[in-house]
Amino acid sequence: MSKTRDLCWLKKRVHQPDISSYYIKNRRDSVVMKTIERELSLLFEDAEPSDDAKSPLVLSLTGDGTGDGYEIEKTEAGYAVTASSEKGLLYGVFGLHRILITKGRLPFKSQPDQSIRMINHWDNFDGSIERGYAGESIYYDRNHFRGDMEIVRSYARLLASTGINAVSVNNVNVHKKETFFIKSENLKEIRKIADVFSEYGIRTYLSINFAAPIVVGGLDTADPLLPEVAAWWEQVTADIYKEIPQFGGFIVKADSEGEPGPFTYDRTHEDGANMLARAIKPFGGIIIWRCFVYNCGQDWRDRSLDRARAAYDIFMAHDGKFEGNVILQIKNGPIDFQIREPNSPLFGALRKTNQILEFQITQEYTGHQVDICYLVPMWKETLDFDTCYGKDAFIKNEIKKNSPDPKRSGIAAVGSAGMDANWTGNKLAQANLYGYGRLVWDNSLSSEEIAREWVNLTFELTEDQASKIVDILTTSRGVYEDYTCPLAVGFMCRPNVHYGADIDGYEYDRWGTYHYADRNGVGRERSVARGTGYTRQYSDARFREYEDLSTCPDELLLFFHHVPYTHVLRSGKTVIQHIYDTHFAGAEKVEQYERTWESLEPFLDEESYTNVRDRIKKQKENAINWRDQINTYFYRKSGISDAHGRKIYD
Ligand code: GCV
Repeated sequence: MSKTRDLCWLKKRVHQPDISSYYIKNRRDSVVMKTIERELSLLFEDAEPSDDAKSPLVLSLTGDGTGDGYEIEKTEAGYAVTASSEKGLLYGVFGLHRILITKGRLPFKSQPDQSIRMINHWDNFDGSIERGYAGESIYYDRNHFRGDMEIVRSYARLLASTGINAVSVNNVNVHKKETFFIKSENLKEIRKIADVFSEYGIRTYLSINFAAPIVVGGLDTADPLLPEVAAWWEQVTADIYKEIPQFGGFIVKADSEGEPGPFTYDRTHEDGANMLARAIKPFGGIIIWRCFVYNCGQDWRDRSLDRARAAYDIFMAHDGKFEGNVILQIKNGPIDFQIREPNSPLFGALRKTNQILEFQITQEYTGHQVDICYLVPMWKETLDFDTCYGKDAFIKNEIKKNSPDPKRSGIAAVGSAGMDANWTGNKLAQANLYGYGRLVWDNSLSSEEIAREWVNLTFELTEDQASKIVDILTTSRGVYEDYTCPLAVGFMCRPNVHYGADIDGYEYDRWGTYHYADRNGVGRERSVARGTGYTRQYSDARFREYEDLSTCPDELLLFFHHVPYTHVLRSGKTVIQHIYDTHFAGAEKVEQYERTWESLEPFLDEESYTNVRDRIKKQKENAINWRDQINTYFYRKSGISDAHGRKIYD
């Protein structure tokens, strides 16, 4: 039996006596149509189906059945929702619910900005979730399929209501047990999940293990250029599509962090991806191939190696050579989902390859859904980043423009949901799940608009009270950055856990994530003139900006350069003073969050209030600990005191 689960941003029903009935024009029988009718009864109190074309709510299916966009108008009798496909109409129903609850403007017309709007789950068959902070997997439990389709359905509706249209349901690190998912005996279980997602217009994908022909296929090789390997994959895909005709395709993490890949056979990623693409092509499937490929066995003594360079160095040479149903999936930054990184230089550089931008909703490096960290501002910065500086080559457009088939481009993110009754652990982390879907659908929404929508859909507050939560959310990314990541020095966190401070935790290890702090200065030198030459992977304009100390943005300075503690930033502060100031400010701001949240107690339901209050208390301890460790560490290294004489432990 499932626990009562939070209905999140769909919890409020529209009480509008004038929407007493609805009529569907050009109704067709389909799974999604049934969902539309179900949603109308769930979201709109009193709305009954009717045969009267003059009903207060008229939903019209026009056109050819393709396209996800919709239009909503106020009519004399009530409201009209129009779309060319059932999926569009479903999005329109959710849109009308949102607009009526949040008192948004009408008429309203919307087309998604990105074609693929995906969530990747890192769920394991044993029920654990790699980097999950909200309980166990909703799909699996102790090496069984959990089989609770009501939970999957509740989740599917949350996702569809924000515009998500694709999910992959198992970890990209595919262990032996999940490698078996593609075998016939498991396909019925995968099909049940896929069928529920289909009700909400969402396609299901599986992560696969590149060595599956060996692990589950009885072959002694997975060499992508051998005909028997290709034939094995052809059979596997044929079996999958026989059972699950609406299957989306495979996602592949290869030659990365211990996962097998084509390098084992001296083959390229082009060889590997194209072999799989040819196998799945007859069924209309796609291969999403991740660019998160790097050497995780580096020698910290060797300063010539630079993990940031890896994706570009490996994939640029293959631009234009992938099959039409291959999509490269590229993390937003060149390293790994830090709170501050530059954007990957592959955006804008890859010009002839389908591409998906990858974000992370689960808060691996950004507070584990204990610390509040609303990530939409960070995602927006990436989408709005101009890869050529001043040439309108924004990442949000480049990913479509540079994909030979723009329908095979889009955005994916690592999911954050688990069995916790509120889905995300910290109630405020729901705003990231909601915000991700909304932003990926409409890239022009502001972080604040999205936060306000979420707050208004979720709580019953006055505008002033709501603004206090919106303010916490919209400032929280900057605050988390302030106490954990000065000037883009990432990875000063506890190894593997990725929560809490451990400044040298990764410094003498194999992962290629070093801050190089010494008695004189700090930062990684990645310039062409003095360092690893990573800066040259960007367009000329961005290269010049990052290469030159005087133009490199402050917030990225230590990612690109090693500078003395006394180096004066463009802000006018020295690096060491910036470190002290931001760490004191970050911890103070969390104390303010606590006071603000406590002031809202009378206006919030007890569960939400306590859930967030308990987490803010932990966040405060965390922030104070980060502040003291970082300040002490850099004080001991530099010997330079805080200009304001604040307490720094020595
Ligand atoms: C699923 C980081 C995480 C890993 C994750 C990996 C990836 O390294 O720490 O847990 O593996 O990214 O994106 O594949």
